[in-house]
Amino acid sequence: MKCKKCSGTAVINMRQHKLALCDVHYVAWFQGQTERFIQKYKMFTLDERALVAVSGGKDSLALWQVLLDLGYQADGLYIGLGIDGGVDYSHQSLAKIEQFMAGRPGAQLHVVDIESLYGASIPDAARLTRRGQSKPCSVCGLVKRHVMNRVARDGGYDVLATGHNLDDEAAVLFGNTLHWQVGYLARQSPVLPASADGLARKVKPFFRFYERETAAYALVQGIDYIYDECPYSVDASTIRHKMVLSELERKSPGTKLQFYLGFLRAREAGAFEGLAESRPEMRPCRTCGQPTTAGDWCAFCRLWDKV
Ligand code: Q46
Ligand code: ZN
Ligand code: ZN
Repeated sequence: MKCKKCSGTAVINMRQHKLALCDVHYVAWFQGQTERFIQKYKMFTLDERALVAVSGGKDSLALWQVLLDLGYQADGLYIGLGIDGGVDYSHQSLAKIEQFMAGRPGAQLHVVDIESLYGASIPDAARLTRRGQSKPCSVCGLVKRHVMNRVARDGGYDVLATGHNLDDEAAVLFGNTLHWQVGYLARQSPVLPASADGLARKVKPFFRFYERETAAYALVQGIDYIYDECPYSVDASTIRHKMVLSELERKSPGTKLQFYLGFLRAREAGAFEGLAESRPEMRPCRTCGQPTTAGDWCAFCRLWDKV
């Protein structure tokens, strides 16, 4: 395969775009596309400050790198969950981030270690409160949302960015469609505006990249990332949905992209309007001050009270 721009050896062939590129032109293409989507979907501007949730995986580190290279004000946030899973997952992921930062002097990282701050790791908190039984994901999601919002608010960030890619978004969309979860469909979007009551704007600048494209970018750029997924991430239904979509993609390149973009067009045309359940009024939590729909004491503070 030859690069379409310079006839050098291609490192990637994107069948859905009928485009093969060498390493140099791939990096330029990837950066240009990211910039284009940030602007097209009005995610944030150069004057705004972005907080990037970094896990040590390829997507989040690639996102941080691209944003810095494009000149955005992007700081990182790492949340230490205290997960071992037989692969020393949390320590290994932080080590990858530190290694990344060593090559990017000036990059700022916030580290929030859950166990030292609140007294228990995520798996322990899940066990102690019996929330989520064998899987700590519900506790983990609650804690991550709270910490991201708090750091964004306290640090004066305008926007929270995550590294979700097209494969992730298409699989979620597929699940929501299979079960006709119209409330979720109405809210699924690459940009969630800030709420008046203090929740930060959330954006997914990589939502149009296939997973293999973010992986190729990380590889070409020499980003060393953690290959292991979180040991609890083996969610059977998401994996099944990803497999089905990948099979369709193999037979018909571009299927995932069309599926997701078609949904966005329908959404923008108002197809899901009025279907999102109206959210109960938010009030500030009496302990931490973050907006909550759970009365005057938020789920996060109640969780740690039980632990
Ligand atoms: S929720 Fe569950 Fe993730 Fe937390 S415990 Fe791991 S898999 S990291 S996206
Ligand atoms: Zn080239
Ligand atoms: Zn609270």
